[in-house]
Amino acid sequence: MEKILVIGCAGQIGSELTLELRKMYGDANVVATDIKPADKEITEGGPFEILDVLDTHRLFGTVSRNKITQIYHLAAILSGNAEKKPLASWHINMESLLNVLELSRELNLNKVFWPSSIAVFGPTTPRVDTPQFTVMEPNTVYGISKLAGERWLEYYFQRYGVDGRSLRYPGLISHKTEAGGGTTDYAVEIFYDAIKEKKYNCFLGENTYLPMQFMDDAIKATIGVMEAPAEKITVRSSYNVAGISFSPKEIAKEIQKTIPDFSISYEPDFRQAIADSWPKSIDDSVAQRDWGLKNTFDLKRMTSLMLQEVGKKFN
Ligand code: NAD
Ligand code: AKB
Repeated sequence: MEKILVIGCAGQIGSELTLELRKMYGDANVVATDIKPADKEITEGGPFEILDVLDTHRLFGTVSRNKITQIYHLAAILSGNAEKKPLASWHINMESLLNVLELSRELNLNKVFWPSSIAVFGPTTPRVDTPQFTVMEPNTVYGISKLAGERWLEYYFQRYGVDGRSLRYPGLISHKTEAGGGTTDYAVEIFYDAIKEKKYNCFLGENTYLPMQFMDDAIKATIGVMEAPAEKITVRSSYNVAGISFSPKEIAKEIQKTIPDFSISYEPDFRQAIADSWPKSIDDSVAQRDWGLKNTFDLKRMTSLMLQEVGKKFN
């Protein structure tokens, strides 16, 4: 029986992935951890510990004590916040991954999941249908840390046989937990403001296309890559994931179909330059071929579900 450790369980992804993993592996077999408290559903639904992933000693202790066999390492500082504190963010993003990889090697864990991002691409990357293998010259501290992380993941696989698996998530859209300081956060915030205020002031320009994905599809993809037989995993850095590409203007139009008096204004800030350095759309055919990646939510279906679920929070 696998015993799973989730690091960063209180975040946008962790708050949903932890519950899904508990459904699959049993509540007692998924140990949820974060540096901060998590929702009651997580802390009362199974084992939960406060853990700083940078505390190597405690991390080893938690893994050994709980006889952990797999780690999902989700703790990181996202693109927008990382630009405010570049060195501290580099430290957290890199040291945490190296801690997890080193521990996986020493304790011979079965598998590790660590997410990368579309942020690994930069201004010199082809921006439309960005291929799996292409020019990668990120110019954000977050992107640099994700690209370096991908290289470490592949290194630990080739050198020590650590079975690390990874996805280059696009911007993730969800209603359970708000987004954690990234450039794609507008596509979550817009639903809260649409419901509460019927207007939204967007920090990206109206025609800024970015790849996005609804959380349900991201969770399925995460479990898909982790459950795939090792011989199917031909990419040991990280797999492209396309999701759906749209602009602020297009999502606003989709929201107006349900809330006709919703209005959007645009006031691009420092995150515009980050968005402009990222792909507009992604080619994920390698992940489709290797382990059957699928995207099921389009803009229409995602918008309708987000309005319904965010609406429930305020009714
Ligand atoms: P988030 O910011 O919502 O959650 C991260 C969690 O990590 C938080 O709960 C935070 O408290 C925790 N954390 C931070 N420092 C920690 C530490 N030292 N020790 C333990 N926990 C710590 O982020 P998220 O959106 O859930 O993203 C999770 C992962 O997925 C990150 O690696 C991120 O780069 C990646 N990713 C996310 C997206 C997205 O759109 N959400 C897209 C691409 C990649
Ligand atoms: C961010 O905007 O930083 C994240 C990401 C795409 O990695 N959502």
